[in-house]
This record gives sequence, C-alpha cells and structure tokens, in this order.
Amino acid sequence: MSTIDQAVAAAGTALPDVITGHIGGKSVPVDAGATRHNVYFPGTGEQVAALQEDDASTVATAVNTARESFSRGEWSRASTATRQTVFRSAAKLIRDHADELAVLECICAGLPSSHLASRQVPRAADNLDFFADYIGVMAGETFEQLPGYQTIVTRQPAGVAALFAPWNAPLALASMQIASSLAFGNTAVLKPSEFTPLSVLRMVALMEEAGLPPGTLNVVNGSGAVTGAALAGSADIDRIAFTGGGQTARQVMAAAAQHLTPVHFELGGKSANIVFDDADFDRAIDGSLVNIFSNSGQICIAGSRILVQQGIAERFIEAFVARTRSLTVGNPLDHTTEVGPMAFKAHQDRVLEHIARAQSEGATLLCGGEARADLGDGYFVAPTVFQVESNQLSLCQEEVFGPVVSIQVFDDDDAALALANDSQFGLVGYCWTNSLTRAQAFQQRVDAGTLWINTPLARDLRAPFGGFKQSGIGRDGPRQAADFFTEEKATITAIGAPPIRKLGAAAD
Ligand code: TXE
Repeated sequence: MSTIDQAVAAAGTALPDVITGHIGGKSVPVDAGATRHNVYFPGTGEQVAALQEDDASTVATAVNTARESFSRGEWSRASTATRQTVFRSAAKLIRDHADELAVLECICAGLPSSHLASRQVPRAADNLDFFADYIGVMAGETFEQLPGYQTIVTRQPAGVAALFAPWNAPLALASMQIASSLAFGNTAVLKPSEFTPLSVLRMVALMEEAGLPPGTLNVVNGSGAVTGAALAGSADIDRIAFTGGGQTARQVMAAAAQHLTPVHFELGGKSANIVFDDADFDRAIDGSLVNIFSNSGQICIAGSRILVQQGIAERFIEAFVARTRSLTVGNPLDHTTEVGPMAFKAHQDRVLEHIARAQSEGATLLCGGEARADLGDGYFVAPTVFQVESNQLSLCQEEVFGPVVSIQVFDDDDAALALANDSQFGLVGYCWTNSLTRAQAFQQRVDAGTLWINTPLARDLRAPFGGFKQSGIGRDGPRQAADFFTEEKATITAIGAPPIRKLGAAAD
C-alpha cells in the first residue's frame, strides 16, 4: 500500500480514479475522450489521481445551471435563517471531517497535515460561521432628510459568481470566496486549481449534505487556459472573484472587460517584516520564522523581506539562520513536519530559478539555496536565507512564493519605511518594536492593506483584507463582500402626498 493509500484509508475516505467536476448536485460523468491532467502528491511525486478537464461546453452547462438555480430562487430568495442554518450545518460537517479534509488537501497541495487539521480546515468552517452570523445582523440604510420622502437602501444578490481558487491554501481561500458570495444569495461556479481539486470538491459535497440546494454551488475542473479562460470569459456571470497570480489576473481582467464583469482580486505580495532594535528579540525571531516559512512560504502574506535595524542585525541574523537550519523539512503527512514541499514540480523549478537569479545578482546565501533531493522525489526546497544590500534585486521585488527570505540591514526608521514601500505590491506588513510612537508612525505611512505589530499573522474576519497597488483589487471582509456580491437599490417612497408638478394641466 502506498503512503497516499495508507493516509487516505486512515482518514476513512477513498480516492476516485478520475476526478470530475460537480454540476447541479451531480458529478460530471467520466468521459474517456476528455483531456486529463495528473494530480501528484508533492511529498513523494506519486500520482494521486487523474483530473478530467471541463471544456468550454461543460463550463457553459455549469454557468447555466447556476443561473437557473438563481432564477428558481431556492437559494437566492431563501430566508436569512435558512442560509444561516445551511452555513452552520456545513461548518459543523467540515469540523467533523477535519482529518479527512486535511489528508485530501495534504496529498494535493503538500501542506503539512498537522497545520491543515489545526488551522486551515477550521478556517474554512470559521468562514462559513462568520458569514452566517453577519447576515443575521447586517442592516440596510434609511434616509429621511428629504422632506416628504423616505428613502430605503436594500441589497439584492448580484447573480452568478465565478470563483477562482488557488493551490496554496485551497480550503481556506475557496471557503472565503464561497461564504462571501453565497451568504448574500448568489449562486456560483467555482474553479479550484487543477493541482488541488480534492479537498474543495469534498467541502462542496459536505455543503450539499448540509442542505445547500443542488445547482447553487457548481465546480468545474481543468487548466487555467481551458476551463479557467472559459469561465472568466462567460457572458453570463455577474461577478468574478480571483485569488492567484498577477499575470493570470491580467488575463482574467481582460476577459471580464468584454462583458464589464466586476472583478475582485486577491494577488501576491512582497511584504516587509521590520525588526527595530527595541523589539522583543525572541518574539521577533519566532514571528519572523512563522511569517516566511508557514505553508513553505507559499502564502501571499509571507514576510519575505526581513528588514532588521543595524544595532541588533548581527545577533538577529545569526539566530534566524540557526533556527532556519533546524526546521524540520519533510513529508507533509508526517505530523512532525514543519516545512513541506512546493505544491507542484513546475513551482519547485520556479522557486529554484528565483534562488539562482538571486545568487547571480549578488545576494549572499546564508543557508539553504537548493532542492532537498535527499528527501526523495518530493518537490522540496531547503529553507533559504539571503542577505542583500539592495532592495532592487529581483529577490526583493518579485514574489518567490517559497521558503526563501531576504534580510537587509537598515539604519533608521525613515530608511525602513522607504524600503518597505519600495515595492509594486502592498498586501501586508509586519513590524516589531516596543515603542508605541514608532509603531504608530509606521502604521500611518506604510502602504499595505494589513499591518501586524508584534505578532505574526492573526486574521480578524471582521476587518477588511486585501492589498494596495498590484496586490489586488477590493477587499475581503463582511461589509466589503456585501458591497461586491450584491447590487444596492434605493427605493424612495412619498410620505403623505408631497406635491407633483402638473404637466399638461396649464389649460385647466
Ligand atoms: O497561479 P495562477 P500560478 C502567485 C505566486 C505564484 C504566482 C503564479 O507568486 O508563484 O502567482 O502562480 C487559474 N483564466 N500566487 O501561475 O495561474 C488557475 O487554473 C482563468 C499568489 O500557479 O494565477 C488557478 O485556478 N483562470 C496567490 C488560478 O487561476 C486561470 C496564490 C490561480 O493560478 C487562467 C497563487 C486563465 N487564463 C499564486 N490561467 C495568492 N494570492 O495567494 C490560470 N487560471
């Protein structure tokens, strides 16, 4: 029995030979003539299953199914209480199936299963619970300042949403898109990454088990070029939410422009992690490690540019490199693993190219810098630390999306701020200091959608999340999702009988 089979059997589940889409509550039938892509376990390179690609005509069927479901109204016009009940039941089922979902995600994405079961899978359930709560308390607006009239502002679901989820945190990110759109009564077609379909498909099945009407949430599978492009270019979708890379986002935006479909983008980052000389040293070390090596660096919020102040730089770099060398890199199914592999082979190659380019541009390699071939055929990259003297290196300007960090030394606060903001991205920032004034000055001037002070990432779902500059368009968040996934409508009612001009009544 292979490692994958053992893990899957232990989690009480089974793998299909062929993974297909899910439309109208049913699996898309297996078609021997359809294009297939192999899905591999990043921990060993073994094949997990084959994925059947949905072509443009199957994508059209999925969109039509979502549209018909929207028009029938079993979800779009369901009561708030019904939608809350389904979301909460689904959240419970997700928690009950946490081990199974963690294994399904681990064998596709290669994220450490311990991290998945304890954090990422519960996040998916939390997203649903959060939006269930939010729709129970959200309010419209009323204006009564205009004498003789009352104006109310209500919201209608936008219609059919196209959701594009990435491979780096499939459940956590797809569930955010699903919760943000479905909560307000939209129906959807979701395209998971072709590398990581399994956990998302299982979550959708659990949502239907919880009472989500078939046809409300449909899944299409396949490559971005075929399935993704067909969905993004559909004339019959009302919203596009995309989480992925900037280059793909440009293509999605061009396709959306044909139909003026509004887009919501959550893209990459090159976030500064600034350690001032008055920081709590041990917390700053712990947090800086978490910020870059969580999910093997495959997170948009990675603190991939460490900026450390001169006075503590030598001590910080020494301690950071020592801890990096001691990270447990290995099979993500092993519960002691801290850093898993890259999610797929082409991405491992891409990360190694970034490392080679950093070296050729003059960055000083302090540790790592190579594939971990000693760990077998998995797509491992050794946790890598570079010291740099210029923020202009490609290492400091481009998102690597792997376990690779640059460290640059700065003199004073102005220099730190200038370096932090010298980026095409503006997703998040991290700052370590015990000076309130310093933190506040930094908070006011840093170009980032989220700033964490003296802590690694701690997500508050009530707050907006998204990026400045090329890190995205729009924000996740309850009010922000309501703004994106609904149409607002103003209704003005006369109070009593305010006068109306009497056109054509001059002859009287
Ligand atoms: O993602 P893509 P890639 C960043 C990260 C990474 C880079 C490229 O820096 O190295 O992006 O990653 C679908 N029309 N992030 O190329 O292509 C695709 O099938 C419609 C940051 O692997 O952006 C998948 O479902 N869809 C990020 C999704 O887009 C298309 C997470 C994302 O894949 C398409 C991932 C098309 N023409 C990568 N082409 C984050 N913000 O967390 C592809 N897709």
